[in-house]
Amino acid sequence: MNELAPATHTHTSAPAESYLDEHTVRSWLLTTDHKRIGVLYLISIVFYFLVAAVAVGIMRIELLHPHGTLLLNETYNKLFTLHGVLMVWFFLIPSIPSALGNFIIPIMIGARDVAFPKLNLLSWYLFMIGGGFVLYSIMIGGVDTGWTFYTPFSSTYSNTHVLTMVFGVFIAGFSSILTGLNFIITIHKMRAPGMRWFRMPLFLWSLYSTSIILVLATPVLAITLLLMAVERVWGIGIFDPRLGGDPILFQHLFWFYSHPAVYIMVLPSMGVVSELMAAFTRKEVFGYEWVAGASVAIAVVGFLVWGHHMFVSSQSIYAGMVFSILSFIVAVPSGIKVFNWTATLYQGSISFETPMIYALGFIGLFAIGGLTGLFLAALAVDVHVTDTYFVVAHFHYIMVGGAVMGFMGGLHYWWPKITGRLYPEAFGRLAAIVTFIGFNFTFFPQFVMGYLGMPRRYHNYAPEFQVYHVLSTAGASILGIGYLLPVIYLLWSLRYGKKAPANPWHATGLEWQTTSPPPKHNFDETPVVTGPPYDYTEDFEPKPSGVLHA
Ligand code: HEM
Ligand SMILES: [Cu+2]
Repeated sequence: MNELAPATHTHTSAPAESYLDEHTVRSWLLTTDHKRIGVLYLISIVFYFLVAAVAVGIMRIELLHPHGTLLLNETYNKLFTLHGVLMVWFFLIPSIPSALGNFIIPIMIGARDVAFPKLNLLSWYLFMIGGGFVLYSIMIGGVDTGWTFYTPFSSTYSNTHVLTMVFGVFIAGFSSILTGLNFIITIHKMRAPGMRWFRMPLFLWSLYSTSIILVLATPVLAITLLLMAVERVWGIGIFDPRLGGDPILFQHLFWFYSHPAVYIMVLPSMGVVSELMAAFTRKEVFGYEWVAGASVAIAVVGFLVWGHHMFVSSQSIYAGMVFSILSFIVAVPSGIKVFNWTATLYQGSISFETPMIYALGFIGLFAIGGLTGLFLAALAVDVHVTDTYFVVAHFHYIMVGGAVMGFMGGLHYWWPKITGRLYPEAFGRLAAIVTFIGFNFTFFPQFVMGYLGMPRRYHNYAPEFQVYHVLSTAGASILGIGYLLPVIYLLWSLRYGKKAPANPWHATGLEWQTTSPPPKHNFDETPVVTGPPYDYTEDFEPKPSGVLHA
């Protein structure tokens, strides 16, 4: 290779310039390449994650002692608000769809880009502007309402910077909506010849379902936040009973968005897990059509259960009963998925690479999160544990144990494709296992203390809960190490990692048919799909041409 002529490619395996080849800042900030936009999102969400993690780290230190004096009451409230807002809207919701999805979807369907590349870039800018407002609201003093912004406290009584933060979330919402629209149209219109609906990899089904929720639910959040701002600015009574409004109306609107939103957070992870189950058992996902259909079913039925967040809000007992039953029904499609993944493992030739360890961790933790969701959906049990740490544990098992494990699995799986480098496998496995242990250490004690009556969002508490809080804080330190390790070795691999082959996992899927990292236009020739998505039957080697199955 001629070292003096860096612009010429001497190796024949790279058919075109890689999407990473241009290095100017301008080329990144004005890019319309879905892959670069995916990378921009990846960097941004990791940044927000780290800020949110520092906030919760300080909280966990405060909670080591029943009468902790590290923080003022108001500071504690501001920290959990910041933590929730950043984790939900600026990390979890965009994590898999906007970062990994942006990168993978077009390649997985054999397209050159998403349907609207400029709109895609606009989504990222809106996301960053929204995040800017949230961070600005912290710098000028913070917000103390909690991420749920319950009225009338948020609309009337809180004298913190509610409007600034809510405006940030409002703007980020538009980013979600545009991304959802872009994905729906991309998946409808731009699939490679031969990729029929039931030949789509399950990751695409899950992101398609997620996009439906993004488009249909997010506007409701935008309107809700707008109404709250109207009340706060002009004192028009919408939610505050003193002004003739109805505070429960806010809860209905908020949860009509936010329950579906929890599926925005977990459906993409389920999609990742389906990919990983196939690749690391060398088998077709058991009951492929059922898993695909379950994604859509979750997206649809998820809109009907919001009232389970309001069992103690004084809604009628009959409404409560209906929401309780519907919540049990929405658990069925999730159950189908867990069952089918497990069945996929049966007689598979399983290999425990890092992504697979994360995927197995997902299944275990998601199962605990989902089953405790059923406890909460049972009206009478919920009355006992509402607003306790039991709820905190439940949603962290789903959102951190489930969604984040899926994200980490997907990140490792596609890392060679995204960066062209392999990460160190031994460190990867270590981090996955440390994360799993740290996670359970952190959140399992919270089920117990919640059941015993420890309320959420309190920083002073009765001494009998201390032992659980100390366990939880110790676990959080282990979990922190579990998350920090990948940050270090993934960055390390960018420079020192081995060069990745096109298909390091010998997996099916069109994304593995192009080079790592992919050329600007993904494929030189449009690939043609002639078979089902997970065909590991004959031989495990990748096919040489851009054809999924010969
Ligand atoms: C699949 C992904 C799921 C996610 C991401 C999720 C997430 C959440 C979150 C964030 C909360 C707390 C809201 C707050 O701040 O007050 C919550 C509470 C709740 N979840 Fe889930 N959940 C999921 C599944 C389920 C399922 C399947 C059920 C029932 C079958 C369920 C039932 C409940 C109930 C009843 C509450 C309210 C408890 C209370 O406030 O007393 N969840 N969930
Ligand atoms: Cu819910």
